[in-house]
Amino acid sequence: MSETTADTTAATPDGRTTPARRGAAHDSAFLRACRHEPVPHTPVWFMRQAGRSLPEYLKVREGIPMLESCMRPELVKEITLQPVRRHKVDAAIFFSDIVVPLKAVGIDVEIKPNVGPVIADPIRTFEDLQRLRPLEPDDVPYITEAVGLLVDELGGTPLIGFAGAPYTLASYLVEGGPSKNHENTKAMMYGQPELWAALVDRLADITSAFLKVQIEAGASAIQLFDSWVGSLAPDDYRRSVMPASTKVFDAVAHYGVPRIHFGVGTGELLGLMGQAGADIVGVDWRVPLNVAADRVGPGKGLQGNLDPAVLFAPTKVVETKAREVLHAAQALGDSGHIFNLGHGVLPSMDPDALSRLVAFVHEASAR
Ligand code: 1CP
Repeated sequence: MSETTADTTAATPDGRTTPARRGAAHDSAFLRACRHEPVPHTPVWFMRQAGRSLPEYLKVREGIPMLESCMRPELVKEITLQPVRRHKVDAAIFFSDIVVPLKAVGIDVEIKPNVGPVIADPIRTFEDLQRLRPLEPDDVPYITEAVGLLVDELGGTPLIGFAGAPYTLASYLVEGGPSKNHENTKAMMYGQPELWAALVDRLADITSAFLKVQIEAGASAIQLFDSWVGSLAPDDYRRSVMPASTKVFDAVAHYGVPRIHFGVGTGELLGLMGQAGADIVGVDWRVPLNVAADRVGPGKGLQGNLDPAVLFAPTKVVETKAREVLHAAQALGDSGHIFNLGHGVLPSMDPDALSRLVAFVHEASAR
């Protein structure tokens, strides 16, 4: 990463102003770790920390459809803050969903309870692609407003903005919903390479625009979720997906905010994901962090990687496994590790087990 302090200055190339208030989080353990600077303890946050594992979340979401809740700034603020208050995590993740920007450009998408995103008319032809227009900041005023409210409230705790990566978004758009095998997506990728390239390129632009809105409103870091990219072989990733992901990282590079790149089942892709352009690579639980450090290459931070299922074991076991993660991360040196789970918090997880884990990581890693 170039100059993270640059984020406190005024104007961006397109003339918008970047809020100086982001500077309040500048010395947080999370941002220091992102910059490989000395940290008081290893910072920790959890993917999907806001959501169904928390009774207070279920309460405020009652009767409000998922995507509608993402468009209500006061509600987004409350849901984003809930895990910060409860668990004392080192960063907040903005409450939204990877399909929000698709909805904002007019795609008919709904998040069905216990299913996930469902697209009414999947994108399968060049003609369908015309429905995927560019995203303008004016399409998502509720995002700008919610990020602003949060940054004011969070003070020294950094806010992580996020978006879905082109491959993972393409999978939902082409399949029409959650998919195990991504067969229609891969059929397009292998069989209609020009259509595929045009699709992921449009998605890269939408994702870049969505991330820029969050950064310009004050987000301190961003994470690109490529949850399903582990379904690809390295050559196919390099040829058909990496250019679009790199386009996203390049589009936000000038802001100087740390960029995290995460996927599941990416053991064979970690080297390429490191080259795609992020400052920090998220690792699932299948690859120990010392091995991941070799694969990702020098100069990159790592995020991860406790198996989420470990949280269902007794506290002593959770602590032993968490200590193993911290130990493996020593391959990075004194800084550059952000503790997380290898994937998201599960809805049935005991929130108290997560709070205990945060306290344990802070204590066990205190410098
Ligand atoms: O009603 C509900 O509560 C629905 C559950 C839910 C929630 C809480 C969905 C539906 N999305 C979200 C919020 C969400 N989604 C966040 C919030 C912030 C946080 O992490 O605390 C984030 C970061 C996401 C990102 C997201 N959405 C990803 C990438 C992360 C991952 O888990 O891999 C993906 C793949 C989605 C799609 C999605 N949205 C919702 C579900 C259940 C799914 C996955 C469906 C599938 O299996 O394909």
